[in-house]
Amino acid sequence: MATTPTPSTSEPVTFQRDANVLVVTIDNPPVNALGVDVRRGLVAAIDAAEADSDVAAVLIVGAGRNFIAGADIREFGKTPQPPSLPEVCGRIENCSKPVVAAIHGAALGGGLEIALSAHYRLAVASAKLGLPEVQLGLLPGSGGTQRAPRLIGVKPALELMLSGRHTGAKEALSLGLIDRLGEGTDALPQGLAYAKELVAAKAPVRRTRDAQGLADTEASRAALEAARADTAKKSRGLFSPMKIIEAVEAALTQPFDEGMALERKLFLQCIDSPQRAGLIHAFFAEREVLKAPETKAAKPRPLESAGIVGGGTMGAGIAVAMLDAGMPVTMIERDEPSLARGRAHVEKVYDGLIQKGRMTAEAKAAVMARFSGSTSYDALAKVDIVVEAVFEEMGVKKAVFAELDRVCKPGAVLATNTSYLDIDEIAASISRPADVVGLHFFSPANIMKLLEIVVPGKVSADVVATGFELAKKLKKVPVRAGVCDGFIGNRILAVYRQAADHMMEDGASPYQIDKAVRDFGYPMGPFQVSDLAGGDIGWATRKRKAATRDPKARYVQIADRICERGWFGQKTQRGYYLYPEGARTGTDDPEVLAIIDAERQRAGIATRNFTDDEIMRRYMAAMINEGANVVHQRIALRPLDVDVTFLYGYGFPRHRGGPMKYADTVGLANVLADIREFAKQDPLFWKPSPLLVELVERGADFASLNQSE
Ligand code: 3H9
Repeated sequence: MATTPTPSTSEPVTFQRDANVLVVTIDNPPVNALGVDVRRGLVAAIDAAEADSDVAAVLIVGAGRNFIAGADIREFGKTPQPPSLPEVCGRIENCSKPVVAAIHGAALGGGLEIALSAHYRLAVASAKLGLPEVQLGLLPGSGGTQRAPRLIGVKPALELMLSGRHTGAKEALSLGLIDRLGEGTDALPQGLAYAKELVAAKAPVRRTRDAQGLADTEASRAALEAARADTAKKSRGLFSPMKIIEAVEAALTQPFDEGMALERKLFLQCIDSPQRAGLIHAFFAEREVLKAPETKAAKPRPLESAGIVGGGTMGAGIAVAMLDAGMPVTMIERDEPSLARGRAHVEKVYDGLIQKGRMTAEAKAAVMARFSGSTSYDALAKVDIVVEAVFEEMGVKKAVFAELDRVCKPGAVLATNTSYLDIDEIAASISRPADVVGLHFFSPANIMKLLEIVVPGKVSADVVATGFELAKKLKKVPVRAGVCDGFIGNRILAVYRQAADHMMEDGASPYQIDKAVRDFGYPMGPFQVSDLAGGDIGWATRKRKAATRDPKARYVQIADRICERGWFGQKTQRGYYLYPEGARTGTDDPEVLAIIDAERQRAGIATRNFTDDEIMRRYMAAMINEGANVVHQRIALRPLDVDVTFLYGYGFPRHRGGPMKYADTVGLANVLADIREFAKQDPLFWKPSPLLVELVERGADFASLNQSE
């Protein structure tokens, strides 16, 4: 650059002159978040531009892969440090010399708000622009709710803010969010040329606060009301979406400065809400789970091709997930008819997409060209990874692994999709235990995001790292789990399901329990889930465990009575609910209530009423207590691993952050007090976890075990 460098006043923001353009570079790895030093640096840069008569325009760019990813999320909840981001944005907008933002990579949240405060905007193809604050329980709080509608109109602005989605550069141009598309990948030279062009043309300072996008007030009002009605329907219990609408309404009805003041007020309300804390916890937790010790210690093995053993629902779902990630997949089944069924399961998924108009027949053919099947294990000789998804029986699994041991190339990763069997035992049964790992997918495997990576004792670190790499390839969220019955998720599920069964026998109806759980924020209650998954699955597990069950432990037989009638849920048109003519939503069944009554009498239960609050306290206490056990026994590395498991595999409401985060929110001492109270009725079931007791004694919380938090 032919410049006279101006000394920078703040490290993460530097500025220097290129001819008469002051180039301001934000360099705050990893994502140029707008922490306090960046905010101060930006103000200093604008001050410098104003003070230097040789500066005719200002260009703002980001160093590294992004423009600016937004406010520094880690600062929320801490004492605010001046200048605030709205002040910084105001300072940029009020600059007396034209300010240009040249965008590449992320310009999200506060990052886009900085760009909106600039007077001209250019973006190159890599740009991702958006106002994703809603996903963190917030609203755009640096003028986004006031500037975006003025610039692009109420309807598109609301759509961006309520969905939180990212737009590409081309769409941003057509929306009017940017003025120009830059060529190539490098925003700096493009932005510089643009700034010089503007100076040469004596282009005026053009403030977004004065933009005329709200001219059609009637259409804007209609868009606002439509968004209000839609949001009331869709974002049940969420706090910030309605606040976004309120703030945008102010853009329509009030002068800019008053709109800004209301935005600030609403933003601070969002900051104070527990939903913000829960959603931001989820944001960091889902990044933290990627940092398992093995991913730091070892490099993944190659992952070009995959084998699947078993073409049932699970095997086919895993095959689809891998095909969707572009991998060639070889499926093994025991005979031709089973293989044909497996292939049909795979094709059914794509046919469904074709039916919905989301895939073409040609695209399906291209995907299926990567799929092959065989009844001979020899077809797996060259694959990099095999996932076994056969019947859940130790003998069957061992027989499969013996074959894999025989045919697979050295270094192939041998994975089992078992949900509860002892993977150490499977690994010990072959000559290469270091290659054996658990990859526990959730059904439907091509859709559900969670992947438990189950780490047996003898597995080598690079095999575990390969599991994480596979998750990345399949766009899944991996959680490291230790070996035990049920690993993290299903082990905890088994316990709170029992708590639900106990309450059902004690007097709450399954319909009341489901409703209480839905009102808490789950999409479905436990009895609806059972009907969806098929009651026969849980029944088989109960039978399997019958021999080893503690005879003193309480055992509720209601589910067995229902299964004995062949009522397995949706697939048999009745379970806990009735599903006449294949309905997807069930209706209450008086016959089920009669069965429950009969069981209560048989068991000699004096029934009682439960409030919804009592139901949730028991349900959550059971979940949290077993979650604490799972962390205590190192099955989960940290409480946050339990949280991510439940957010991505069990429908736990994201705005509550996960069960362990929720426990911190209500206070561990309160949870422990509840457990001790419940233990008076059933001390065997309600045994406080040693970790919970220890944390309460120390006055600590689960977050203190999440290291990086
Ligand atoms: C906001 O702006 C509010 C304003 O309206 C008003 C304020 C008054 N802060 O995702 P990655 C970290 S709200 C702090 O793995 P990628 C992240 O934790 C904000 N840290 O990379 C990770 O750390 P680590 C609105 C952040 O390339 C590292 O950066 N903005 C922030 O896959 C790499 O992240 C958003 O909601 C942040 N804002 O994806 C955007 N962002 O390495 C949030 C990231 O220690 N960010 N980190 O694990 C994203 O969507 C993605 O990070 C992004 C990059 C697409 C940018």
